[in-house]
Amino acid sequence: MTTTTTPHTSDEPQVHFWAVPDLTGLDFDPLLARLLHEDPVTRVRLPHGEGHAWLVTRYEDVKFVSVDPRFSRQAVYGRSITRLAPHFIPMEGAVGFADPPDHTRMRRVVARAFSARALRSLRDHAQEVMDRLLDRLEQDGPPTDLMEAVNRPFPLAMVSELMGVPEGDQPLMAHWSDTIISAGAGREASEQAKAEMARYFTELVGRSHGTGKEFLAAVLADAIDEGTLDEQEAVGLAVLIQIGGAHAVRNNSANMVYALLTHPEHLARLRAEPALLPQAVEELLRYIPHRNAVGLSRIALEDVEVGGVTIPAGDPVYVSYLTANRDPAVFPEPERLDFDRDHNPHVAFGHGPHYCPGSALARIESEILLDSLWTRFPGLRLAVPEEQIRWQRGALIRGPETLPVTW
Ligand code: FLV
Ligand code: FLV
Repeated sequence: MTTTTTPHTSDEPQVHFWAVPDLTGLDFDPLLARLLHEDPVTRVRLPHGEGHAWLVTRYEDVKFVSVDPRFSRQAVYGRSITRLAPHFIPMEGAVGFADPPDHTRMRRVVARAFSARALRSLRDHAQEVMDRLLDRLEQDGPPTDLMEAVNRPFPLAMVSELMGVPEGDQPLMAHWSDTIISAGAGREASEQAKAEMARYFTELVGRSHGTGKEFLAAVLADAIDEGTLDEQEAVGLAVLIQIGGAHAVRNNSANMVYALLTHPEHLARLRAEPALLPQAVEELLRYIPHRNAVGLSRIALEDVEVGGVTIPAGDPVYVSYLTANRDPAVFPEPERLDFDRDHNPHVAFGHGPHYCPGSALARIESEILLDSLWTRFPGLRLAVPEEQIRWQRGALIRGPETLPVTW
């Protein structure tokens, strides 16, 4: 970690060069921790793109920036803003680059796929998928790589079901998702994966018109027919949901399993008090550093004061949901994994209009995973010393490479 000081005036903080080291386990990025406590509204330069961006780390400031319409996602598109990845994840016209009211129009379509009724049926389906995966695990016997056997296929099957992607196409989805959500695959490979995945969803949505089906590709096709979405918006939505559902949940849920495997008292407590599971999942969501660095910025459309500092019009601004979740003003003893935390307004799924549309499904998947694993395999434990687990390198979303377990 290096910090360069550029000439600055008192109201223009220094620019920290953020090298973004590959971190191990659930270690918290030391620069992020320091900025939260010492320099909460500051400026950073990341490995790709140009110039600097503001970085906001305190809970209240993060919430302020993520809801205030003076910070725009639409204005980000086409600008070479300093960033972690060599490419941008969302496609042109995608919901990630939209502001209200366009953004609201797109999100309303997706909300249909996450209705209470749809979620009840997804919960039943999740338990069936999980039971099948664990049957196979039992047949094959220990030891195994839980990442390959459960954490990868489970969310991939769930989001594919939601989307209407046939089972045979799931490996293709996994490959594209992992290549797109990567800082290390290289710009060309990631852009190619984006284009191929977009072509796939253009075809899938294309043959879902008028089918009357409830899966998301059919809902998107209907929205195009009704004139609510154009094709580019529909495909951009599908790509973001598919990659988030497969990739982000794989890693986050693997980090949850790892956290329990390495916190035996927490695991024992959860097994003794199964009713604690939803609250434990919330605390794991707060505690786990989901990603490296920061994701997608916003642009200040006018001068805006944040935490006593004026962010000038035209400047890009990042928020860190990771530091917000460790802000001692909101979470007493934030470094402690505490399943008794009953006031837990974490922002692990973001905040404001871009709040994760799949949060309910992600929670269902995490609950079913943690409950089913230890119900079926009460002796489940790491098969190697914790220090031998390899962690993904050049990642945007953090997680283990493999999770060797035995029982
Ligand atoms: O969807 C986004 C996202 C998902 C995620 O799992 C982690 C993230 O950091 C992000 C993000 O930064 C922006 C998204 O649109
Ligand atoms: O990790 C990122 C990300 C994840 C995601 O699921 C959707 C996104 O739009 C993003 C993103 O824009 C930047 C990321 O680093």
